Amino acid sequence: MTHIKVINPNTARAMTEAIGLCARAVAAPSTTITAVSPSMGPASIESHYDEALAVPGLLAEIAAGEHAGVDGYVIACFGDPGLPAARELASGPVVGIAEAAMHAATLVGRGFSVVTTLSRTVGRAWDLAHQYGFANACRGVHACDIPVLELDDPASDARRVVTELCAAAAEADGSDSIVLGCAGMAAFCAEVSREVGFPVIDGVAVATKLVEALVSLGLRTSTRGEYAPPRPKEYAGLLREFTVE
Ligand code: 2AL
Repeated sequence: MTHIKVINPNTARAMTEAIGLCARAVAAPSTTITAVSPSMGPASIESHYDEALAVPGLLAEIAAGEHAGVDGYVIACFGDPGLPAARELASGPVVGIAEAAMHAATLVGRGFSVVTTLSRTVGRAWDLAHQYGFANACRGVHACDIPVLELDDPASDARRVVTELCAAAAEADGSDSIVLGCAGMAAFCAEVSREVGFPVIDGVAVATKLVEALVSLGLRTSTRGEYAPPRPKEYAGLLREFTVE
């Protein structure tokens, strides 16, 4: 029995429910998925400010997961907020949905494009492609200009807009696949992929399967260097509860 905690680092409960369904749809029958959002943090993550302030709540969820004996974690936001810090706290593997999706894209084709939410998130997606070593494979990042919390609003027509943008981005960039740049798009990944007729990759599904695979292989984050547990240290003020004993 493997227990994977899928953390949506924003506090939008409906989105967390949808993310949990997507993770459960791909998980093995012997895997338990717990999908959570932190008790503190932004309602959605679409700026550097949002991302920075999502991290304490996310780390509190990792700490709680460690007490509960969780085997591995998915960070279900495309900026992969707090990923290295989460690796320092968790005894099992931690995988972010952007790194998972970009890895998968390079396994099913040579070049991929990212379809993200607001245009202000385009730079962050490029930063991650560079950071993960996929800048050559990433051929373009395109914004649909729909805010995260409007993706599941029928009035936004998000499915159609995202589908059309996936087709146009692949055509413009000469890409083999599309990486969806938001966990809020996970629910319509299969439908979009069917419509465009080439791989459209949802990082929630891929990260869930990667964590499952790493756990079953007995592979966990190495603690021999950079990802060793943080050193004992006092944290002051609002962050006092994050003091490392
Ligand atoms: C995201 C995401 O995956 N979750 C969230 O709140 N914001 N990504 C994005 N590009 O806006």
